Amino acid sequence: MQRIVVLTGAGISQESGLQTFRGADGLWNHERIEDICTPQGFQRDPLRVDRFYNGLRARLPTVHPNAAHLALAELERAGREGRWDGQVTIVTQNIDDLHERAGSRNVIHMHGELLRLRCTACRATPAWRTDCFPDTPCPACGQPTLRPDIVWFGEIPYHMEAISRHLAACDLFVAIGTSGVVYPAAGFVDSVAGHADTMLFNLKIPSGPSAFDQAIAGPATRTVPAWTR
Ligand code: BJW
Repeated sequence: MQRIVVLTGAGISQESGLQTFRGADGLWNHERIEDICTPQGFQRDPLRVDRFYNGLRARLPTVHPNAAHLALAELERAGREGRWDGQVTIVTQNIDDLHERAGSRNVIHMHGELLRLRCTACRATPAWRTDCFPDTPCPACGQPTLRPDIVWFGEIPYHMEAISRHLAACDLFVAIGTSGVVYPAAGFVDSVAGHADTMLFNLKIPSGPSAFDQAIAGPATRTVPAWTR
């Protein structure tokens, strides 16, 4: 049985029409990271942070999973149905829901989900609704303590124990469409050295030494289906 961990980043959703963070037309060319992606930014101006994420939420129904999301879902399905002796776990840094909409079931959202809120009082994670505003009471405990269910800088990403277990047990680690600058995800490739093969898929592969065994350049909608086929 082959165990594959796939780490995905904003680049896999770029061809679906969602902006990456750090590209030429990246989300952060228009916002200061510390205003949006830190707990301090949210404390200072929750309305501004909500406006930013509401903009992203409004985009979601207008975009669709692309060939790369679909190829990963089909690989997972082939394992589940016994057509291939393997298992795929997707660890995504993305807060969109395109892996799920493509049909993937083993998806771990390490940086949270755009369509959920989190209560800082009782830790419930209710679904986001269009009529939510910063003082909306938590449906579980009634306190006005809801925030976006997103992991900001300085916070501990979700499901780290499960992710570590999957990384320790995998034979192949694949990173798709991530710049590899944000930790702890950026360190996953080093953590599997010695027991797993490693592959990188990115639009551009930097020249020079790489932590990956194999690096494949090109748009994910072309390179990922060519690999899983
Ligand atoms: C394509 C493509 C196509 C485009 N096909 N490819 C100093 C040193 C080391 C670490 C730190 C440090 N100072 C602080 C830290 C820690 C910090 C960190 O890493 N900072 C760095 C910036 C230096 N990390 C944290 O704070 C994290 N927490 C933490 O470390 O806690 C400690 C701890 C960990 C574990 C156990 C115990 C304790 C939390 C990080 C939270 C990140 N949150 C964000 C924001 C959420 C969403 C939002 O607000 O909108 O998550 S940041 C942002 O970056 C987002 C992303 O998930 C994340 C990664 O970005 P990603 O996905 O890689 O996107 P891009 O845009 O960077 O890259 C896209 C790539 O796709 C590019 O390479 C393109 O080429 C490619 N591409 N089109 C293929 N068609």
